[in-house]
Amino acid sequence: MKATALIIALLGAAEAVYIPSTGTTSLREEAAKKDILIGSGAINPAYLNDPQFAAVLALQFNSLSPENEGKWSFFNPAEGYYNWTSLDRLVNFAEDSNMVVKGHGLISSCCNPDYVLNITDPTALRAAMTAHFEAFMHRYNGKRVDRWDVVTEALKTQGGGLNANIFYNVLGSGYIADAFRIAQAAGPDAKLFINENLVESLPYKRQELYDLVSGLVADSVPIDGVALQMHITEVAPIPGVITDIVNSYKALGLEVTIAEMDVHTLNATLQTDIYGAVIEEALNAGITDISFWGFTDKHAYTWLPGAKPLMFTERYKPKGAFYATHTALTSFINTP
Ligand code: 9MR
Repeated sequence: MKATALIIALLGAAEAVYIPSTGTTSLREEAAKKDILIGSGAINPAYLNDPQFAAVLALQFNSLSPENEGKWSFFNPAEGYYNWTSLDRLVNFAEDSNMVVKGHGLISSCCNPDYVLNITDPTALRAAMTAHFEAFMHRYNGKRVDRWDVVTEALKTQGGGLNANIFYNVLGSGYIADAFRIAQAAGPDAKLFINENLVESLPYKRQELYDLVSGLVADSVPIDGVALQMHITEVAPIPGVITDIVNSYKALGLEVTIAEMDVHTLNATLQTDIYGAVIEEALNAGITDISFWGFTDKHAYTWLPGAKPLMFTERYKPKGAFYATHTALTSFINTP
């Protein structure tokens, strides 16, 4: 890759960093032409210490979101105590790189601190949610953070009811509406999403999410859309399903996004094909906000031993998945 190595001036600093050339325009250049957000989630701010990581992120993507650093215990482990170091670093990087940020983690089954887990009184739990949301959202409102995952993984992984997290246990199913109302009051200008996994591959769960969300809309809960995680393991969604999902929510006045795509398989050709097919169908269906759960296999999170789910290698070389995504973006014809 030496001959085609590209020198990027990193964030205007005198320092330069070599990254493998893709031999193409960047994803974000192509996305910008069509008003599309193309992002990487799963950004642990500590990864920015690696200048190649920072350079590829800023070169290829126009949006980012934290991996775990926006989850409750990561920055608010005790009542009234907030540590903003990591999140500030991420938002400052986005500012310097002209990127937007999706806030991820407001309500998540993971990473809730003891002071929250020990609350049994509904009024006290709503008060804790309000304080937590206000602290997070007020700090970053108007500072690059333009949209939020308010509730992530409300449903059980295989479907069949709501996850019995602390919020459900204390507030019942109404905790979801409460969370959106609290988020809307704390960040009236931000877009608010419910983030869910596997609905593109499990028809029963797809219907369950639709029933949940259409109920929220009927109750005038302030929700802007559905964020499909799109973690794919070996099998692509059946063609047409993404389009059907987009259309069903469009009829409710809601947006659908892809929030955490990655493809877990040991078959590189299959992975390339799935990236291409999903992005092509998503764009044609009208999805304008697509993010991946990271971009380099150096920092991949996978449940399939040996899988390398992302679009750049550990050494930042573009894979087939990159080119399939790039091709889908360049061939997409935007007809507003
Ligand atoms: O990538 C995250 C991993 O480091 C954490 O251990 C895990 C548990 O909190 O969460 C992972 O991120 C998840 C995200 O927050 C929600 N959707 C599924 C993601 C993993 O694929």
